[in-house]
Amino acid sequence: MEILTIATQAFSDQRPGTSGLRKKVSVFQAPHYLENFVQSIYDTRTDLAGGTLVLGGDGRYYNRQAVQIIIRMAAANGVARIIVGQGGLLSTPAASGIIRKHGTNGGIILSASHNPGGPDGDFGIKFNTPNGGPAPEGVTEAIFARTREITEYRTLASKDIDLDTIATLSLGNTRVEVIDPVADYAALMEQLFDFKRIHRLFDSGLFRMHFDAMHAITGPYARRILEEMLGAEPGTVINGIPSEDFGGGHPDPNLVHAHEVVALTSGRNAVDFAAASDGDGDRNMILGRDFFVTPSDSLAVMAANAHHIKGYSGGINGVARSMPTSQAVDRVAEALGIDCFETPTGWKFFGNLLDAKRITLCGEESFGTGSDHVREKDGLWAVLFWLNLLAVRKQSVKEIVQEHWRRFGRNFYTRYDYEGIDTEAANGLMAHLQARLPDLPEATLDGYTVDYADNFAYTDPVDGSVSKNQGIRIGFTDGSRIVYRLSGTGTAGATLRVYLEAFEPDREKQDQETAAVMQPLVEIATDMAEIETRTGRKQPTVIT
Ligand code: VG1
Ligand code: CO
Repeated sequence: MEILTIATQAFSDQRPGTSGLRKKVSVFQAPHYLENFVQSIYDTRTDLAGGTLVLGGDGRYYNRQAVQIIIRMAAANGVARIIVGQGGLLSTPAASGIIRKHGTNGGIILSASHNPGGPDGDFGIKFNTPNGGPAPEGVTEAIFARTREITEYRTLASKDIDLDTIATLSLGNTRVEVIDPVADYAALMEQLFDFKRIHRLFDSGLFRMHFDAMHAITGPYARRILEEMLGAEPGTVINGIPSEDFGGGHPDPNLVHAHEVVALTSGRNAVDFAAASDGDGDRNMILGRDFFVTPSDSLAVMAANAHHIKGYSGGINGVARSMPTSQAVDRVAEALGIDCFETPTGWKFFGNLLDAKRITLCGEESFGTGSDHVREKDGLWAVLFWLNLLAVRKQSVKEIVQEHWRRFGRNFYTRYDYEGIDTEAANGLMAHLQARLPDLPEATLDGYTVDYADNFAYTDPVDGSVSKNQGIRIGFTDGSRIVYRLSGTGTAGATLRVYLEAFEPDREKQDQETAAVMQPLVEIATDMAEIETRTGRKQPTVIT
């Protein structure tokens, strides 16, 4: 088959952010845009020639076309074998698992995660290394450097291949295996969790749940695992058919965007347990009856209860959380006598710690939890962890979390997002905060005394690499914190995230409403950053 060499011009804006390169669909559709980035991957990851590539995406608009382009270019660049999910689909955690299980040279995942999809929505692409994890900064910077100098790319003169039938095909000298996207993942989950016990919980008829796939990738995974393998009632999974624009919605599993499933957890007919996942299946939201588990608490509860779960019964090596995530898990680590690491935002920073077996569980406040079973956060895994725990402890979600607070104290937590603000205003606000840092330690703000104030920098304990400028953090002497950072996943303007945390050791005060407890810190945080005058926003776009 004829290999075509196409002349191209470099784009200047292909630097990957927190999780890959994300842009509007129309940007990716522009001539050569996707191709340049993909060729830069093949050029920098030279072992892909003659090697194996895993490929799949979350099914959003442009997924199908992009998969075909990437396959043709892989063949033209000498990739020997491509493993692609049927229909071009793979959830992010499933892709990570497949990259690891089949000893491949890495994978390309197409997703803009929780960002809306459709012709006017977002698209994204990222490369994962052979450990299954998102490429670390050294790799993304090398790919970016290549995108700045690229002058041509290679592709094949060939038609689209059939992605909808499970089969092994050949394209030139490349073998293309179209696989069931769910099978390997489901088998992995069965190793980690006690499926029989969870099945009995559903069989008892005393327990009901709903899972909201938000019209995104986890639909097929959740139906197979929850309804077919574990015996949950048909209909347990709602919005389970993936659509290219996520049913017009915003596939972000939080109290705002996943309100449909939240509503099913209250009232007379309330279910005992509910959950949701995001566009690419790596996030999770956990709910009990009339009860929301913050992602930070979820991680802490998992760490404290891991010994109840088959796959972790031998104990956990250590834990890690991203810097803005609440310090709830730190207290558990202390009690267990294990290490707790604080990393910058983004799953790529957990990879080395997991590979070196320094940690077993890790998580982020942004509805992400995971373990050493893959190298991505994993939405359904978290749901199964909770289901297994509920089956073992025979308590409600609320009882489990409240008991946790009584034992370890409660870290109240909230996040304010100001989306789509002017980029210059956002940069000015961060510079203003940076300038205030030296004067803050020991200052008293509305009765709170500042313990430390800095711009978070991280030195990877495994390879010594340093990542600077990862967010402004201000810690108070009572354990509460305010953190500011700018998002690295948006595609329009800037998004300011303000993360707030307050520690409450007093059992009598642990059941208060979060909003009331956080109000004083909200006021300090918004005043200190001059949010209203600098961004023109009185209120955040989303509070989680
Ligand atoms: C956000 C979250 C971060 C998460 C990232 C990717 O990044 O805050 O915790 O790792 O999204 O998640 P940012 O830079 O916008 O704050 V996903 O589900 O998009 O793969
Ligand atoms: Co995601």
